[in-house]
Amino acid sequence: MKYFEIARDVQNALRSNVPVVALESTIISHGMPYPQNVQTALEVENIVRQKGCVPATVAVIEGVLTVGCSREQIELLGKTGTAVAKVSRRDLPIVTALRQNGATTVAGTMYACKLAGIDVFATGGIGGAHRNSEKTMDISADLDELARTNVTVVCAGAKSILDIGLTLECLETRGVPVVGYKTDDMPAFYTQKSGYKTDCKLDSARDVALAITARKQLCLEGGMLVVNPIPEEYSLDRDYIDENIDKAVAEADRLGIGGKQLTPFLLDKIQKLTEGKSLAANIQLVYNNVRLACEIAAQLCVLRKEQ
Ligand code: PSU
Ligand code: MN
Repeated sequence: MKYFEIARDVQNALRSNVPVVALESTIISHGMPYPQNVQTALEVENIVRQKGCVPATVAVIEGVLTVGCSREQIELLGKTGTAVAKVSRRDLPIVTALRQNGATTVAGTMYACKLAGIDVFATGGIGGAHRNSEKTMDISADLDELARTNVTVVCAGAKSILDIGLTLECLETRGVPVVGYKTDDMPAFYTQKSGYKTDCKLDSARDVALAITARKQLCLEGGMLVVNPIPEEYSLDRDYIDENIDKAVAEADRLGIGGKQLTPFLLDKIQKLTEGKSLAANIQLVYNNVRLACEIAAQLCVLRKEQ
């Protein structure tokens, strides 16, 4: 029985030291509405190709953990939306065994990257420690995956649906470097700053690639989180977005929503409350992260040639 597959173009790129950038699929099925989700996912792949890299969107397709989904597969995930399984590490054996379709989270996608040998992965936001997680223990498996799987994840920081301070503490405990790209202020997804500090600031894709290489050579298990602020022109007003996030969190509390439904519920609620403003920002920050991920992946290929 086949449970894992790497698309031919991705295989060829990996073999010939052409940069590959992995992309997750929960953002398509659970993170954005149709049809913007499909349009964004396809545009992301275009951007990666324009940058001279090969995109590898990851998902479970009829039970096969697939690295490098086709256009049709991306459309299927986007149209099916939240009816498709949200697949984190723990869900992988079940969804593959039952030959189901599933959209991989950051954790699920990182694991697939490890199997495929992909170093860099771009997304919008990662999961983290939710507000009140000191009581509920609702801390995303993304953080533990970052602790154990050597893949670099480029994101726009953590949203304030999460407790950003606690999320950073969890990452520190787990030994995960949080690298601010040209910033030492942890970005808060829709805004460039959160007021919390990153561990360090690196100012070029080459420096990030050097840190990834050093981490590997020192046999430090686990990944790295590169946080890339949303471009100023697309960022939202902090009070405006915080107000709407608070409303969404209160609604989730009132309805008793928890577990794997919580993050998709909050994202959907915020998109509705902001009448698409948050979605527009979300799309732009993903493009921005994808461009940076391509530059880092390209620098890693250069370093590999130099060795
Ligand atoms: N944050 C976003 N958009 C997303 C997600 C998080 O802004 O689409 C998705 C990612 O796939 C992430 C997952 O890995 O939610 C985290 O879910 P949870 O909090 O249940 O671990
Ligand atoms: Mn959770």
